[in-house]
Amino acid sequence: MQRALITGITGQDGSYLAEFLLARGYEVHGLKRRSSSFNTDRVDHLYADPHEPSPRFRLHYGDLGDSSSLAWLLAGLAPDEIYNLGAQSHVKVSFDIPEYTAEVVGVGTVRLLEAIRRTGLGCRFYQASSSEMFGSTPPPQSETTVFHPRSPYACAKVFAHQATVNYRESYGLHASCGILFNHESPRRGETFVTRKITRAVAQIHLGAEDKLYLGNLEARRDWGFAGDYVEAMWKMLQQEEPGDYVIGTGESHSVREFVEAAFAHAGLDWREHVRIDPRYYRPAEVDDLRADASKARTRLGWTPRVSFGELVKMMVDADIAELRRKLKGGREALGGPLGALAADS
Ligand code: NAP
Ligand code: G4F
Repeated sequence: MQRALITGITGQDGSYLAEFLLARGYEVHGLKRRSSSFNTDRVDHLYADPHEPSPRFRLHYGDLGDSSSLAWLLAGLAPDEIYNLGAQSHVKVSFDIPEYTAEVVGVGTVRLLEAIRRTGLGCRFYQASSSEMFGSTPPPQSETTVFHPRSPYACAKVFAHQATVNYRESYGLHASCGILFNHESPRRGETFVTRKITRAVAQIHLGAEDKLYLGNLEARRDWGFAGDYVEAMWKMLQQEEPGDYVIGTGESHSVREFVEAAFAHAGLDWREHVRIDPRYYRPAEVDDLRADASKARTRLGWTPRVSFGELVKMMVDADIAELRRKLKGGREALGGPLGALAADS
């Protein structure tokens, strides 16, 4: 049985990847950081009683900021594959906490690579690189496009990406980087723009809210479905030779287009509800991301399945269904003044 370790297993991608690997017969281990409240919502349905003789899903406390916990975990588990998805992944927040972002995203990756090297594990390694690394370089962006990062998050991702390439070249590690463009789902964090929009649409549609405040509506992103993208991560590690791959749909849409589509799907006119609040602007913006994923198509045989329109509808429908459930259970279940809409991101 193949054994995988996933950092960031409690996040959006970690949860889809864990499901994907379990369905392929893997034993899946995840790094979970300590939190004062439960942070395992996205993987609770995968929970296996640790008292069972050989549970195929296990979580372990650890942190990308803590080298010894990483080394100890690697030595004890000896995984065949490691997927490094853990990160402070919010671009806007990285301007507020740049040092911490660099510590977890950048140095955290080196901690993991160094633990692999020093324990002498012959495992395969996946690094979650990001299209944010291209920053202001115009589209389409491919594996050979120059990086021009525009945020502390993107700078840290460039460092982690180059460190992964360097460990591959220096020590012969089977280490691959997936340069993933934005990918979303009903499990997307509530303060990323797509989910912020679809949650607001649900609240407005059900009469629980009237306004949505956003920043730059003109930024363009190549949005795909997270469930499709975790398959590409796995495919990279099944290749005989490691390498770097751009993963995206090849189509870009503006935030405004996402807003229009989401409101229209719920029968609403977005102009009546959306307002601009400059506090959501970023000190430096990434204007236009669109993937040239031809290498992944040719070498991995990977193509996305869910279209932009289907993604928008999937997310709006899921948020309406979730809010309906919560409203049925009482407004207090919403957790204060409509949760993430009040958040600063
Ligand atoms: P996410 O939902 O924000 O999940 C991030 C995960 O990292 C969570 O499990 C989080 O734990 C964990 N984490 C945060 N700080 C940590 C630390 N100090 N030590 C260990 N774990 C820590 O992100 P995602 O959307 O799934 O993205 C997965 C990865 O792909 C990230 O590295 C992200 O930067 C990268 N990426 C994402 C996209 C995208 O569009 N989604 C595109 C390109 C690259 P908690 O649950 O406790 O917070
Ligand atoms: O949804 P976002 O916050 O995602 P962003 O910055 O593109 O980063 C995401 O994708 C990256 C891959 O390219 C990942 F590496 C990263 O971890 C993360 O998953 O913002 C998308 C766009 C931006 O241009 C932003 O300025 O939406 C614009 N936007 C407009 N109003 C807003 C808002 N973004 C947020 N979060 N909140 C707003 O109110």
